[in-house]
Amino acid sequence: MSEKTLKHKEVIVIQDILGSNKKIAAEIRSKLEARGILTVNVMSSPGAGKTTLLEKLADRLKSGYRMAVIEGDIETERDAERIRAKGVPAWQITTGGACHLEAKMVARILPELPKELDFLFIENVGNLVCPAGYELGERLRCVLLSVPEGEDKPKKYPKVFMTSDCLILTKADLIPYLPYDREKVKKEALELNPRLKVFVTSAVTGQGFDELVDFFIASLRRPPHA
Ligand SMILES: Nc1nc2c(ncn2[C@@H]2O[C@H](COP(=O)(O)OP(=O)(O)OP(=O)(O)O)[C@@H](O)[C@H]2O)c(=O)[nH]1
Ligand SMILES: [Mg+2]
Repeated sequence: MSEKTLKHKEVIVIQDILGSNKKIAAEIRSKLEARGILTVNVMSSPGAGKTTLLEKLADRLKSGYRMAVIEGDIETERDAERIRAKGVPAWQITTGGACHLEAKMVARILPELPKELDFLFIENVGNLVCPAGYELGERLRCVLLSVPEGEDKPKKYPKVFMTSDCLILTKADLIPYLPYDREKVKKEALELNPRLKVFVTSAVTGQGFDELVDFFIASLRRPPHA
């Protein structure tokens, strides 16, 4: 078989995988939306602070809202354990090597979710590239970028920034210690995607969490349950 034919077949296989993922994601989205659940796909490179952010959100949301978390990692149950320690139900998906979650993995967990739920956060596998191509049935996509990763990342890894609704610049407490131009990262991210809502947060000082929590609650379009 010629190299051209092989490449053509490869493209068709990739299109099939993405097409089938999109279909399952659409089914998940319609089920979760029908239940009034706000589903958020949380993406970033490894260690940018996704689980820490979810722990802090749990502290702030769990008294008035019902929240659950699906954790995606290549190996270990560690992140789900961290969320459960906050009193929030959490399911761990281990991909065994894949660098992103797929909708079919999320679909398997849906029957186990609590009947009454307001927020479902899905922490994707730590990776700034692969998760960008796979919808999971979310309404909101949030990408985290931490200060130590550097301000040049949006233009170098554009897809995840172009397909997200919000950009959360994490670890703002480290700005005084590193060469980092916060305005540059914001400007370059907004050049890629002008509709990005940008938050600057620190899990150490609590900076930015009031605004972030308000944003999620406003996106839920529903009052606290009790
Ligand atoms: N200084 C500082 N450190 C933070 C902040 N948020 C998280 N960290 C630290 O960053 C490290 C990684 O945080 P995690 O929340 O585990 O990151 P993650 O994105 O979930 O990592 P993976 O799941 O492995 O992709 C931990 O040591 C956190 O304590 C922050 O706002 N400021
Ligand atoms: Mg994590």
